[in-house]
Amino acid sequence: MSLHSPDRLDLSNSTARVEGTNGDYHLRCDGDRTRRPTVTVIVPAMNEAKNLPHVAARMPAGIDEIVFVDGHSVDKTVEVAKSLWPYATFVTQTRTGKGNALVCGFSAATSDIIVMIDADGSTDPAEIPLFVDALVAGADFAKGTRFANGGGSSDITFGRKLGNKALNTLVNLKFGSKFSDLCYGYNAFWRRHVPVMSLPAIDEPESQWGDGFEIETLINVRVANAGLQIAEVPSFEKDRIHGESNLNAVRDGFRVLRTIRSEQRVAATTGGAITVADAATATARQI
Ligand SMILES: Nc1nc2c(ncn2[C@@H]2O[C@H](COP(=O)(O)OP(=O)(O)OP(=O)(O)O)[C@@H](O)[C@H]2O)c(=O)[nH]1
Ligand SMILES: [Mg+2]
Repeated sequence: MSLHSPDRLDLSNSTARVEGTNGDYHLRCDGDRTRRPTVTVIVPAMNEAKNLPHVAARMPAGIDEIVFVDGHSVDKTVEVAKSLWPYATFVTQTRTGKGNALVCGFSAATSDIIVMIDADGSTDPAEIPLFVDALVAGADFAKGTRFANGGGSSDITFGRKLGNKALNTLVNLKFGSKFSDLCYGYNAFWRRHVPVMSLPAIDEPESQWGDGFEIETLINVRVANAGLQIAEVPSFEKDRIHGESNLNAVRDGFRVLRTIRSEQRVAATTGGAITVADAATATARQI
């Protein structure tokens, strides 16, 4: 079953082929085309009805599952999404915020690989095969970056670029990571790594730390601390097509900063590596 228009880059033409053994994937060099990892794309959306047709038009063929996570939209987001992707899995998030939406999406996903994209037209779904290829080539986590050769942005402002750079430098210094674009939400990873992220529970009625835009930093830092192999994938961010951003650079920048400090405190008390339990404690302590 193909969920999307077939005129895009086709995942089934992706060069890498893999063989599955109990959740582990190994490259096959014999040209066997029968087994490739399955791919779920998570689409968090809040009032993005006008943007969704543009996102759908760029979706590559060969995606196995779309999990569409609605943020209690008050426009026709869900109706439009259902008409574009009738076979998608539709989820209404349990609380508010992009972080909670993503975690709800991860828990509904069933494929080997999870790809996180935005629904505002800024992240290009046609780049998904590049992320998948990075994972199939051996990475655990494929991190989109606007600041590597081949990447870029027509959307980022000077102030945000500066803030991102500062947060990025801080994380790399404190955690020994090599991120070039900490605050970019276009990423992909093997679903089996979700437990090391120790994400906030989705069934709690009260808001949790990680429910907001700080989710991306939480994930990045925890993945790096777990020693997973991170590959950066150049990506071009376009302008949001319609509507207003939900991100407040100052408020959300401080949430990112607070996340970094909290993860750092836990790392200091545990001697470096943060376990899943430590991460969960750090998340709970922020509230
Ligand atoms: N379900 C859900 N989706 C959200 C929520 N907040 C943001 N999103 C979606 O997450 C994606 C990114 O949100 P944006 O508001 O564009 O924020 P951003 O891309 O980080 O910031 P800009 O660069 O200013 O656009 C979009 O698809 C939004 O619709 C939310 O609370 N719930
Ligand atoms: Mg956006």
